Amino acid sequence: MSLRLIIGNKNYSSWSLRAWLFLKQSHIEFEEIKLALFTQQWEAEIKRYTPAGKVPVLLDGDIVIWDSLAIMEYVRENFPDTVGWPSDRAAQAHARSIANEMHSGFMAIREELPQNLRVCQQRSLDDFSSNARNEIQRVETLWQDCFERYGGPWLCGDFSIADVMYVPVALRFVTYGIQLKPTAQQFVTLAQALEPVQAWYQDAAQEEETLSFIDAAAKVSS
Ligand SMILES: N[C@@H](CCC(=O)N[C@@H](CS)C(=O)NCC(=O)O)C(=O)O
Repeated sequence: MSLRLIIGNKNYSSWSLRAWLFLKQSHIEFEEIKLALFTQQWEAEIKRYTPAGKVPVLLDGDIVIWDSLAIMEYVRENFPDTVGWPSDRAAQAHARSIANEMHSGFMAIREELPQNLRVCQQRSLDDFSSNARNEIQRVETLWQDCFERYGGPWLCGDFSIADVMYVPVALRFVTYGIQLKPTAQQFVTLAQALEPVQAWYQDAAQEEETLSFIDAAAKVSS
């Protein structure tokens, strides 16, 4: 076993969190290599690992896998008993759809509510654009619908790749104090309580690098 996962700052990098959480929840050992985003070290080193120039990147010996979803699919197909998809065909179709909806969408949430785990505010929905408000409402409805259909404990029953995709969204809602209906809030509570998420938060709190363009979204001066 020689898996190495290249990640960005724990405070800011939600895609890194997804790949890392997936490996932790799958009980797979790996070496973690952190490159602080947009620093000199980043500029010097990221292209050594991936032509795409983004994290996360998984190195399995000399095999390079980049993009969070590709990493999860690769690991799922090559290692036993990892986090995966629900076995029921309809639930699996649903889980894949919502996971990919996150992976390819929610651009306004990404732009206006960037991951910033060291921050915890109470913001009004009026602070955000109508696109972001619509996307927040879509996530809320999506989570509620999942809990009503599958009855929990996670979105599509057991913890799956769909949950991995939405955990960082839940943490963004905590950062910006987004109030959700109780059924949807249930997902935020579950996400925050995950042991690896707690560990990730602790590491993020210790980081010293700041990214002013992300802190600006939370009106934090760095
Ligand atoms: N679709 C990619 C997104 C990866 C991504 O955007 N990563 C960010 C950090 S969270 C990054 O590396 N940004 C650096 C850059 O854009 O130059 C995935 O799922 O892994």
